[in-house]
Amino acid sequence: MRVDIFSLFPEMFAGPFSSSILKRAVDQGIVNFKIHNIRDYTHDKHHTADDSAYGGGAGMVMKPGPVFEAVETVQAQALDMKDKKVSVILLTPQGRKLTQQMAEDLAKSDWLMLICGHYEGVDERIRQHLATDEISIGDYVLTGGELAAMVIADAVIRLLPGVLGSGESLINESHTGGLLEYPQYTRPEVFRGWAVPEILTSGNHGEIAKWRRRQSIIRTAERRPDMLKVVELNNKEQEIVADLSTQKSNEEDV
Ligand code: 6GU
Repeated sequence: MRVDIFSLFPEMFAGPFSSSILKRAVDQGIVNFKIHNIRDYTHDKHHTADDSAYGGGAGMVMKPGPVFEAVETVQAQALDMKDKKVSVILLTPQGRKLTQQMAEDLAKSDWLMLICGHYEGVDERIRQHLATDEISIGDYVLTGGELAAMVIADAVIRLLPGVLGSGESLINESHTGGLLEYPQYTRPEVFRGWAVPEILTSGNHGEIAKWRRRQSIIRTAERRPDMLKVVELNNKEQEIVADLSTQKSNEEDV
């Protein structure tokens, strides 16, 4: 996958892509990153990338010219990407909120272009005529789209075939399959007097799988009841959820 990131603060990207799993993905040639400084596509002496808003008001707006020129220059140079599936994503708090499903869909792209919004906003024509999608990473405001671009790149790249090693499985993790992950334990068996649930040391893999599924359901019901509305549970599993809510209302009655 090719990933091009357009930013006014390219130096912010030095960390995440030079360590751990993302670095390995780059080293193995699974992903090809390029970070572009939008300011390089300005033509005035002061390299102006923003301007005041038409209609007045406080705050600056990112100019359309440098952003269009940056994206179009990179597109024109990428001869090998001519008929590839490209997503041009504007990072903005007004975008669709990122989900695991969206990350899985983006992982099918051949080419991601991520445009980091800044200042009070970006000229509307960037949304209308350049971006194919707008994404937010949650209901809070960041100083710019850079951290959001890193979050999206991380969530997408770890899904690409070959990026995760055998010890870093995509199976059974939170949000895949619509439930949160079950509790995990490692050695020692007793830590400061707190023992690992007995079932996990029993060696009975069938019972362990059942316990984990049940714990996933309980945990999701307690922490993210909204997620349970969309996940498919069998009758027995629905009973677990029902029992939990009776328990809860009994406790509230006490
Ligand atoms: Cl994509 N940008 C900014 N500035 N703030 C955000 C965001 C993006 N997603 C959540 N908050």
